[in-house]
Amino acid sequence: MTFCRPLIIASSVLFSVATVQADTHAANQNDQVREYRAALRAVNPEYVAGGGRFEMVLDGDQLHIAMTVENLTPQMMHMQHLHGSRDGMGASCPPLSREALNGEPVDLIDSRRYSGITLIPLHDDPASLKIQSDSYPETDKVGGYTYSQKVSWKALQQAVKKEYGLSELDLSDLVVYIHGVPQDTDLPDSTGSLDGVPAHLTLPVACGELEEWNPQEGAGLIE
Ligand SMILES: [Cu+2]
Repeated sequence: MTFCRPLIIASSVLFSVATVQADTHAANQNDQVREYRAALRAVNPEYVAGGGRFEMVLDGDQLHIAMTVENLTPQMMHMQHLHGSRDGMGASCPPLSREALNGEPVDLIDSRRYSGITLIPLHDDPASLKIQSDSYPETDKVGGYTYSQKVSWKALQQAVKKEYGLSELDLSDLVVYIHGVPQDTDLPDSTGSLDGVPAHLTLPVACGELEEWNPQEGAGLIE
């Protein structure tokens, strides 16, 4: 029996999303199923104006992560992660206004001010917490991809506790980031990155703040 049922939802802004929903077999234990969603918006729209939808469903030990993005750089691997505060405080996406940053792009170092640190990589083995990987998703010819991954919640919690000392991982405190602009992007020399990693690979292009979504309230980010 499959727990996750991918759906395609066409939204008013002309993009679709691979989403996940609790199967009917979970109906009698609905209070245990938690769902989190985020709308991904461009961080540095002067370079890449991508966006998308992100969703996680937590049912028992299974965490199903799904996302759909578009308008990123075509045919390029994109690092993507859940970022958050190490001390368990909330995190947010950078402000859209460039004024706060003196007109400079929001680089990885700036992002820490608002969103904490890189916590969980969204590739083929998130619970490994390995940030360096070649298994991040790659965009298609028109700059889109879908990502879907199932993770053991227990394994992820244990890994996060061991690696970051975070004993209470609250998914609604996290933000989703996608990174990467074309190699030939003319970035200011001051653009920060990780040691030894070119700035065009780590420049944030999309961000979304996770919110717990309550179907009973009928108001989700995905409408
Ligand atoms: Cu990241």
